[in-house]
Amino acid sequence: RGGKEDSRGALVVLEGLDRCGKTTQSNRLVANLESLGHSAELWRFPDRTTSVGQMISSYLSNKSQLDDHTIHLLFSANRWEKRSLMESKLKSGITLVVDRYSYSGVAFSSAKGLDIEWCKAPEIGLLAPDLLVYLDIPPEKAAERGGYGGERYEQLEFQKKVGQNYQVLRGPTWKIIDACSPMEEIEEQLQNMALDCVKTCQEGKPLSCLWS
Ligand code: FDM
Repeated sequence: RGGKEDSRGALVVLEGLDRCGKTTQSNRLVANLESLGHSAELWRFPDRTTSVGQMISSYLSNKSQLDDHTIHLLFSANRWEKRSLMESKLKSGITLVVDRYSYSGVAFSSAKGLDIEWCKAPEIGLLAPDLLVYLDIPPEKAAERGGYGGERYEQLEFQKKVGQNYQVLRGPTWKIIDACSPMEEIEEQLQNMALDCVKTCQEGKPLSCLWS
């Protein structure tokens, strides 16, 4: 192991509450990795471009109503429809920086009262991140940042529950960054974590699946 044939890109996932800065930081990370000569792509879930993604988008903007279980499974299906592309990109050496993943799926749906194990089940077998970074922000601070755009989940009380569920999910491999730090500091911490991870994946760390 560790030969050139095992070299691959890294799966880097950013998670956190709405307004924690995930999107800004994912963009910067991709730009920074590319400027250091790594090939990297920015992905996000939900991926609103697919037909499943359009159903999700319409639900999030309150243009349609769906049963809580149904929308949960659609979010999961939206990841499953991208799984094989994700795997082939990683194997071709591209690092994927993903803005939200299965952890959002579980934390948000279980905030509505769905059983957490039930929520985790459809995610089994999706690719596990090589690096999972949680941008930690108190829900009150996130709400102060303003710009809750009025989508379905963008309310303080709901975000508090989501935050508690992220805590339940949090495992020893999670990397936590204080999302209240200056943007440049967050950017640098994230870049250092990602570079370490890219290196171990280049050296042939095998891909693994959720929930590991
Ligand atoms: N969300 C996101 C879920 O409820 N489940 C999921 O599986 C994912 C990926 O969708 F409120 C929620 C989280 C957020 C909303 O996300 C849309 P973006 O990052 O604002 O597009």
